Amino acid sequence: MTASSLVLYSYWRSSAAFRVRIALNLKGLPYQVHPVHLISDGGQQHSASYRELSPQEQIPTLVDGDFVVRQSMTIMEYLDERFPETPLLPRNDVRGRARVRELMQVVACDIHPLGNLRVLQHLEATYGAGQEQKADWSRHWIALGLNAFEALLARGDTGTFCHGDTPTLADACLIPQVYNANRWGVDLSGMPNICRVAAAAQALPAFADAAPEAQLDAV
Ligand SMILES: N[C@@H](CCC(=O)N[C@@H](CS)C(=O)NCC(=O)O)C(=O)O
Repeated sequence: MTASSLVLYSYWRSSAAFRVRIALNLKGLPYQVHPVHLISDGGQQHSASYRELSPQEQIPTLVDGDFVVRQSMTIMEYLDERFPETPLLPRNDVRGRARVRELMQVVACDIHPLGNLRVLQHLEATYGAGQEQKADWSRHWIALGLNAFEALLARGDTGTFCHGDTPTLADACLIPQVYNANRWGVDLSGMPNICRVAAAAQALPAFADAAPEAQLDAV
């Protein structure tokens, strides 16, 4: 098996793409980035050519040779199964995997979708929400979700990272959400476990190199 043909359709500030970049880096897999600008040209994710790849018109999409896979959670689990070295889900530990997936889904299913670009655009276009209202909306849902995440980290097998002392896909989901929280000005001071895990993760090149500002398409 070779990773040489991996292509990631990505946008520097997309937190779903950020998750996948972290997973690729943690696994040491080389990949090419194909940038898709979510704002320019009315959103390049809506172009006919990109819609062919991703009928949901969302980032990220991973192309692995002749195989196309969408949805960041699916992409990360696909990579973890296809390239088993450096596992990002606990091996031989069914309860550990359940806990990591639970943490992943708090972010990916319950926090992130509410702050997605198309949701904020709809709030503005349909309900006249202004910048401050959209910011309040985002802060509300991020704070609610991360407070629950913090409570989950306060119990269970939290270590240096969300689960144990090596990074897992839970960290790949958390760190982009922390980036978004900081972007919107969410107060994280009451979330010591999240802050501690985020500091440990951000010190690793796999996370730092995946960060929005480190991307070639960052503006
Ligand atoms: N559930 C999807 C969500 C993907 C998603 O929300 N992508 C955002 C960027 S973070 C996007 O492409 N938004 C484009 C838009 O809203 O028009 C996943 O995990 O991959």
